[in-house]
Amino acid sequence: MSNFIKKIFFVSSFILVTMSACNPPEPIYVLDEAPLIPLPSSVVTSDVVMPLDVIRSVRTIGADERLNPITQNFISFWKKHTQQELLYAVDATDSNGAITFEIDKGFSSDQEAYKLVIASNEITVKGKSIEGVFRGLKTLEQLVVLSKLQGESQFLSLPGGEITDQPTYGYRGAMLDVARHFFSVADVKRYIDLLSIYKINFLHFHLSDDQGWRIEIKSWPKLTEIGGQTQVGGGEGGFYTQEDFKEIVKYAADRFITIIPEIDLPGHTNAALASYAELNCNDKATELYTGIEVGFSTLCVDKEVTYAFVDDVIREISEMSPGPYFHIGGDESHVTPEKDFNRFMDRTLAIVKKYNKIPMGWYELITAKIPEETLLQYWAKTEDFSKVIPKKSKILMSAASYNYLDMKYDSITPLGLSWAGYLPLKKAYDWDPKNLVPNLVPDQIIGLEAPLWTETIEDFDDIAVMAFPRIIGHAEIGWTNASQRKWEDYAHRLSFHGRLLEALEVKYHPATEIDWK
Ligand code: TNX
Repeated sequence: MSNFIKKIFFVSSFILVTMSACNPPEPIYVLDEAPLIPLPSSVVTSDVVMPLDVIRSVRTIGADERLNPITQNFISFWKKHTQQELLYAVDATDSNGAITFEIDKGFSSDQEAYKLVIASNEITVKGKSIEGVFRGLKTLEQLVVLSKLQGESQFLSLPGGEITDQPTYGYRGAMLDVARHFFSVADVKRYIDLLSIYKINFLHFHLSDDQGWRIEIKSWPKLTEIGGQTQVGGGEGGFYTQEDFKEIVKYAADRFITIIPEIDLPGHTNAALASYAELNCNDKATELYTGIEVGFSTLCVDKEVTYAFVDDVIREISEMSPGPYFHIGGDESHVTPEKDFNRFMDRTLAIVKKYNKIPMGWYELITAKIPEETLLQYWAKTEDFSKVIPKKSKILMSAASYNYLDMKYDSITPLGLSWAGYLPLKKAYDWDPKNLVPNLVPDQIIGLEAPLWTETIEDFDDIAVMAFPRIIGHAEIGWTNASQRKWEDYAHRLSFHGRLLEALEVKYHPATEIDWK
């Protein structure tokens, strides 16, 4: 059906509804023109309009223990945006006036696939799993918020139709460096909330570095008592207690985001070396470090105590991390000779296995004897692409010149670094993880991740202005099929998301590449 005919349908049905209701709803766009990000796989517009106030309840079909927190969060969302209190009618049989969350195991082979149907008097969100239902709810929430922010009227309505959707990549990640600067539990939760709007499903937590150790380890308490007490620039730093960490893991899980802990080894370890003299080859604790150099520290690979330390740290953190991966760093160990690095990694990889985690590391790990399931995170500059020797390992794309949120947007960006070049929005969006690095087999690539290193990032506003909107583009690369993605179309849809971010008081970068609405 042409857009023109669709619009006639749409407008005529709108007139019918308008005539029958005293408070006419005002539809803002037809469903297949909604500025959704990520762009769904398929959107079919129907000729109905659904006034939001027909919805009175949530009902669920299929059981899952995670339905409850998700439903409660959705009911709060609905209250906030429509002023209406939804009833949670678990076993109700009547779908009229309800939003139905339906788990249907036979629906799809993809955990995250969903179908969202908006009819004149009901909404259905169906998935193979609760995770799929959740991704569909995020699409529905964007429709509500985008309509509300653009509409003149206080009476909201949604355009009718069907969205069938599934992700391209199973790994769509963000990384936050809490070591160079520390960020509170509240800041991390706020970041998680924003990431979940755009269907990001992994948050990699860079928990230790030269400038700070940020996670309580009960068997090595000085790591945080000493190593957690400063940060870049000499500020007071901080750390997460194990209770804090568990709270973050749970908060993320309720939003279908898996936390991946990283302890960077054997380099980037000055905070640990300053906390425990015995981890140093010369038995002398180093000074705490608050600068931004890299590549000067290393654990002492010849000492047994080093492996007792690594074992305790990996064990305590793994026990609190339900996700499949444990990230052992491995980058920029410039003062660890390669044969020592490889020996250290052989033992460390065995420890990761002992605690039932899949090892993950920066791509420098490739020199060690890595098990086939190891996930290598590719971060180099474009000039270094040829240095990567493809093995069979799985690869996560975090190319500095495309993914690094700490790279400046342009020459006048106040925050950030520029060693991998400037990263404006179009460059961050307009590429394909499958053909960025020559010689990689496309099936090796499991997704992409946008790291935010925080040498220059001090508070939540700094995080926000560097991450948004670039990470929204990364989220779409991860979700939407490459053949459906076009920069001009994306830039148009993104232009509506400035208001969405403003409504959430997120300080985003108002790039001049976008004609913001
Ligand atoms: C390189 S990327 C690093 C980090 C820095 C970052 C700054 C990587 C694995 N290591 O230690 O923070 O550059 O952009």
